[in-house]
Amino acid sequence: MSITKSIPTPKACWLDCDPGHDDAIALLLALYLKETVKLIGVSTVNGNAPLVHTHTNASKLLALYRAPKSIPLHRGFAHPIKKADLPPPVSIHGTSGLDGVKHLPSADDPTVREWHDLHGASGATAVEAFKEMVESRLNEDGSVKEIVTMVITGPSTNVAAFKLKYPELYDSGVIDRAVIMGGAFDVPQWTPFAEFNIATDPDALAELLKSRKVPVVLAPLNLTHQAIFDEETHVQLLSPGCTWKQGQPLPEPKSAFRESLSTMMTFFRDAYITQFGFTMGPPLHDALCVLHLGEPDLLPGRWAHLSVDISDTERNGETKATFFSPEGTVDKWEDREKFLSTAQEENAFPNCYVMETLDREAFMRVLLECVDRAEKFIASNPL
Ligand SMILES: [Ca+2]
Repeated sequence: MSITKSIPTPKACWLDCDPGHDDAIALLLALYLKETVKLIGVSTVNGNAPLVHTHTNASKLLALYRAPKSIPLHRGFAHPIKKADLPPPVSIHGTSGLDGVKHLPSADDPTVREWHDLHGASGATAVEAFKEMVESRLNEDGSVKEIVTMVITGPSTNVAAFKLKYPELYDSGVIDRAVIMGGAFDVPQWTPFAEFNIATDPDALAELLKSRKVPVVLAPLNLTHQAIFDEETHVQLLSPGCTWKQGQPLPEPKSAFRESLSTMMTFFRDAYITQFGFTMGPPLHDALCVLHLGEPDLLPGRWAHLSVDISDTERNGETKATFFSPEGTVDKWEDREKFLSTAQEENAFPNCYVMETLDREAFMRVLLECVDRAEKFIASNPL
């Protein structure tokens, strides 16, 4: 008699991002959590830096990680949905949006150029790409061939623009959730009231929260500040298995790829120290959105009705959650139906699963496993 082990089907996801040092780690996970996550597309948006930079950064990262050429890269919006004025530059990521990363392929590298210009050297193609992606997963009778999760690690502009232009496709059943890094509850934020991704385009989040078919899964600052990349993890990133004591210098990197990621983390760590006095290590905010897909049990949370302030006041971008279960309890992602039946009003339906706590050590193990896999693949696939 043979024993067959059930193999989970990897969950298809599209990463909409604004790289960004922590977006870079989200992309690494999306590419190398292969047993549980299948990356089907990437799009870029204005956010951590202007679009011209975030799109180039995404191209460089796809080349650095040796992403399969079958994954399309599309350019999205250069400005928020309703605000013509761009947000101030975010120096936490440097002027390029991805400063300080050694061995990152240059913008002139042929592979980087190929990604960059895959769908034209300029012009937004993301919304039409989402349309094609959804249509290709619908049967003629409207049934769904494949479910896709939208992972949004910058302002939600691109996906909201898609929902506004093609509302039936957004709610067709193909997209099962929009996992968003953003928002904060009673912790220091970008403005006195709002977290950066939401403050940049609150109208976009407000649009997504209207959907009764596609709930949001939120990774707010309260969660992501638990995702600290500490020195012990940094040691293992540089030199797996190395024994090290606090106060000793960091070991030499075992490969150029590890050095690349190490410099990425060092720049981000230093920016957090100089700009926020945040000394524990950089929080890997965006990566948690991908972790939710691959390892949901590592980030338990609760169902809520989420609202976002879109008034023309200083509270613009503020997020507020009304939870269905008491604090300290855990709802499953699958529990939504339970709350749907009891709260159908416009301002009360369960439109958001808020992730609240993180198993940090398990997350760091998952991250280091992805680094191992990527390092091996890159070693045998030079640019
Ligand atoms: Ca980001």
